[in-house]
Amino acid sequence: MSRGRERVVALVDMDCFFMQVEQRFDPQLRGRPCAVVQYNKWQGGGIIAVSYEARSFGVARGMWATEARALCPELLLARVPEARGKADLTRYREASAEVMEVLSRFAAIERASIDEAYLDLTGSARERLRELRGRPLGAELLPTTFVQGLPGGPDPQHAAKEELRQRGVQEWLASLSFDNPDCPDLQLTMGAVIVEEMRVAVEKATGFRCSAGISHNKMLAKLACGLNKPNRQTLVSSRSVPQLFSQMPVSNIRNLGGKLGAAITDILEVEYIGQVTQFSETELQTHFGDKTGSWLYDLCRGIDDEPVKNRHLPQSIGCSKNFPGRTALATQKEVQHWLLQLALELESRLIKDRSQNHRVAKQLMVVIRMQGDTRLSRFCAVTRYDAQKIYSDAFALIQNCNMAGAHQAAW
Ligand code: DCP
Ligand code: CA
Ligand code: CA
Repeated sequence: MSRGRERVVALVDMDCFFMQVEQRFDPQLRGRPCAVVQYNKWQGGGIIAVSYEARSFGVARGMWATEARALCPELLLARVPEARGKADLTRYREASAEVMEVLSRFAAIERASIDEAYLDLTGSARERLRELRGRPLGAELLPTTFVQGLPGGPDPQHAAKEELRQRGVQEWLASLSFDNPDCPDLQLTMGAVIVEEMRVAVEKATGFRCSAGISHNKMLAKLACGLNKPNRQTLVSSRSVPQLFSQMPVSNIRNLGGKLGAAITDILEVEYIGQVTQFSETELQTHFGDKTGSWLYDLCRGIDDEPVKNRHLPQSIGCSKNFPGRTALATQKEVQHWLLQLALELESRLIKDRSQNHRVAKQLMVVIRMQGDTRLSRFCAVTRYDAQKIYSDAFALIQNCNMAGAHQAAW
């Protein structure tokens, strides 16, 4: 088997997640253009999740509610609950845990964020293929699967998306030889069948819909997942990679959305990830260092060896609040007030986590963002789950960051 095609990896990502949570809470929002906003004092609140019905009007995350209403007058809004003067995400975290619970029935999961998880389905796919004993798989087992790159040939002008999807699946299945259970493409196909079942189970148990990507590694699975959202899944085979990568912006690739991606496009003067294949491994190492260079050499060929970890829980418990523009905190009293509010939230979530997950936090990290977007972080040990103690430790850590001087009333 050629390198990089040994595994079957899936990424499941919930569609407009916070929005679906609100739609389950208030069924009147279902099937309507709607959005979730945080706070409402300024411009009706900032939008953090958008239903697909509203997206077709151009409504997007990051807009103010007033801007969105201008694009879509019938837009309905749901508000993030608040506690202690800040957004309270408990409702979404609990919904996330419901989803992760269902996914865990199928394989070990790596929780990647509040609404997505990776699964290594290699073992399950192999087992199911053994049970199949060479019988072919039918298209009815892949009712929401797109096969990336198929159907081949020029796009017919008036074909509906669903019709193209079906033709793609048919072409794909016709190309497989079912007598070789070690065939990577066959294993991916069985992975896709399992993911179809998983997504049905998630919707049945939680009412939430999701999309998924099925491929040989985490990078390709993540990319695949976004190709046919919402409520659909996409299989990316290794043979579809060159075509897919030839027009895929570098920044769309997992881990290349930030500074590294920008450095790649600048230094190599490329736009698409596929263009990086023109460079030798040594050239890439010269520009980006030995480790990153080699990693990139593989990555632009669709190869990524990062294992799917077995991690069900978030690694850290964090809470934060932004004070943009003129709301920036200006006195020591204000800083103390909000630190205490954050500490209170932390205390309650830590206590809940300890009893639910039988673990204790070791380290407290305090991050502050100052004017000009400068960030600064400090650490200390967590000794007790006590808001007053967390608050005073946190304040001690950042006290000397006060531009007005550590003992000034001003901040
Ligand atoms: N979220 C947020 N602020 C951000 C990004 C995300 O509050 N800057 C929250 C709201 C989202 C949820 O996290 O509903 C999941 O984020 P996604 O990026 O996966 O986006 P959605 O699930 O909303 O939409 P999509 O269907 O495109 O995945
Ligand atoms: Ca999502
Ligand atoms: Ca996500």
